[in-house]
Amino acid sequence: MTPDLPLQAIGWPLDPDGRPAIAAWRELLAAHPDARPARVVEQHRSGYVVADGPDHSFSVESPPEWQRTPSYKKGATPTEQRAGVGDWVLIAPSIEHAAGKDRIVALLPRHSAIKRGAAGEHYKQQLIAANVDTVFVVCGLDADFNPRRIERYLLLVSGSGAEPVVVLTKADEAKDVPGSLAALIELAAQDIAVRAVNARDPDSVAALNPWLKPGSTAVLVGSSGAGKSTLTNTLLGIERMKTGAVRESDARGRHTTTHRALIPLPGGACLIDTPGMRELKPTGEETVADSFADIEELASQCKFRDCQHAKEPGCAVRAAIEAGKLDPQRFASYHKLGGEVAGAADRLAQRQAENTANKAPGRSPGRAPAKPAGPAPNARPTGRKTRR
Ligand SMILES: Nc1nc2c(ncn2[C@@H]2O[C@H](COP(=O)(O)OP(=O)(O)O)[C@@H](O)[C@H]2O)c(=O)[nH]1
Ligand SMILES: [Mg+2]
Ligand SMILES: [Zn+2]
Repeated sequence: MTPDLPLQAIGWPLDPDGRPAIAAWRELLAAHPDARPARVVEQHRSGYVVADGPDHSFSVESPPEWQRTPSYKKGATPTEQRAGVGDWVLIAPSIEHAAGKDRIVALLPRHSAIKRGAAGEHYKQQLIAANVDTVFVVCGLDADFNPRRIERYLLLVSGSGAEPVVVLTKADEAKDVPGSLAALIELAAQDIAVRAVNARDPDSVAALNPWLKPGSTAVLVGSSGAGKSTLTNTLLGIERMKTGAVRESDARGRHTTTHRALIPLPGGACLIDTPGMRELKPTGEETVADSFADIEELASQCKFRDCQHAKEPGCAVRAAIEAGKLDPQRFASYHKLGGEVAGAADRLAQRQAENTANKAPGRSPGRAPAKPAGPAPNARPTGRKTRR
């Protein structure tokens, strides 16, 4: 396959020989000789908008299996296995639409996926963005500033295959930038970059350039009003995304961004803007140990291997809290998030067990086997993506 410049400009990864860099993609392309690749730039109820270059996007039909069926129904494709913004898909002319509308015929395996647990009775995941290299966790240096929420975002990013970067906006109006940076000192110790910027100022936003190299993809996540769309506009150099003035009373922005969108930047990177998310539930696939490496390291020094860090003698975690070396709120967050991840992991294992039972021949549907099949949902991630 010859290098395809428009596709490359929206993140299509090529190896030095000019072939798609991911082997599974080459296989799928070979299996669908009539189809061509495109990237999902918008997702709507009725279908998708995809692009095959920075200046060419168009709507396509989703496969019938993805349409309408509630994802929890037996045999339905779970939502996180349907394409989302950032995904690469193969498209081919739809047979029903002689008029020329293309249809998605395959979803190419993701090299990274940012997901969260969705609210509701049935276990569900929601894809935030796929095939991203960097996740900008955006937080305003105003009343929005909340280290615990940043920890929660970082937990969701852990094991996704993408690199997290904390972007603190409104540095131009903040009274105590060094104080806020000090509250995030554990992150710096874990090699997570933290940058304070004025999202309206291109010179200040240039601090993010190391993560916006040509061909790379970044997603902006964070509360409504944090400055995600302002960052997008500044990086674009035009007012493409609507931004909202913050309500004085609670420092919350109005919900001006209504859907996720992938936008090619002039510098050659792709940026995904997202609406603010109210609830950030773990999926159960996160690794708390990765997000709280500092606490895990302390715990390894406790006298008892199964120390609960409550009242045990020789507890290194409590000693660090008492010595002022560990923020007790960070420790509380570790506990709380650990419980949430374990709970979600149980629900995920149950769903996997039910699916296995439904698929196994000769088994009555709904009867779950004693042990869930597949890898342990809370297992450490295998094969982190190598950086470009
Ligand atoms: N002074 C200042 N205002 C900002 C900054 N970032 C965002 N804002 C303002 O905060 C409000 C919400 O920003 P917006 O980009 O819509 O937030 P979003 O909901 O995360 O997309 C807008 O009025 C922006 O102009 C910043 O770094 N400095
Ligand atoms: Mg917005
Ligand atoms: Zn302990």
